[in-house]
Amino acid sequence: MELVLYGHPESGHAIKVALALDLAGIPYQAVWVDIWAEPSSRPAEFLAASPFAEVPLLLIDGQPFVQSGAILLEISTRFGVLGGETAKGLRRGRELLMWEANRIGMCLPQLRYAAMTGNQGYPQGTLQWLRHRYTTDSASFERLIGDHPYFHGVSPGIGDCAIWGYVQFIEEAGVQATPTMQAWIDRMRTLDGMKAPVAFFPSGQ
Ligand SMILES: N[C@@H](CCC(=O)N[C@@H](CS)C(=O)NCC(=O)O)C(=O)O
Repeated sequence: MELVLYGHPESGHAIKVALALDLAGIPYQAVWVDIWAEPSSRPAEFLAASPFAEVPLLLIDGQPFVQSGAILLEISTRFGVLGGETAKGLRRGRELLMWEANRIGMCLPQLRYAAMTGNQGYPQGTLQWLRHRYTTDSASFERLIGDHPYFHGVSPGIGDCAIWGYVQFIEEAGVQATPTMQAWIDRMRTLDGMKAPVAFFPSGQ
């Protein structure tokens, strides 16, 4: 089976998938795509398979998979890993993925992008609204992880990979990690398979 993952080190969405493959020990070829360049300049095979010209795009034996959460579910169910080993683990993964996409994976990338661009293009009040959402999301983070080391319990699953996507960039988003969140970040960084963003998608590869 041949897996090819298109991504970029600035894309938390792409890193979610790269991390899942590395944690599960599934070999893949990483292909760097310039997400800041004009979309039409991206590789032809990428444009043909990614409907919005977005990363991540995962090709499994040439079959395209898009949308980070959907790709994580594909990996988890197809290979029986990261929660996909049991019905309960998969249900937990689905719930975490939906929460991440609607909540913490919405406000953090927006806050980070606003900080990167000097808040340009964000109407007045937007950042206040996003920070307010983050206050709620960080409290939900605490409730979801509870006393467990990972969101899936004693070992990480697709939910941890999804939440890692943008929580790893929390300082760039200009908000503070809670102590529980910081402990989880520190724990995640020690995992076999964890890498710095540029190591997941080395530029020009
Ligand atoms: N909902 C998508 C979001 C993907 C996304 O926003 N990708 C961004 C990078 S983080 C991208 O490829 N941007 C390039 C562009 O829009 O031209 C997912 O979860 O995969």
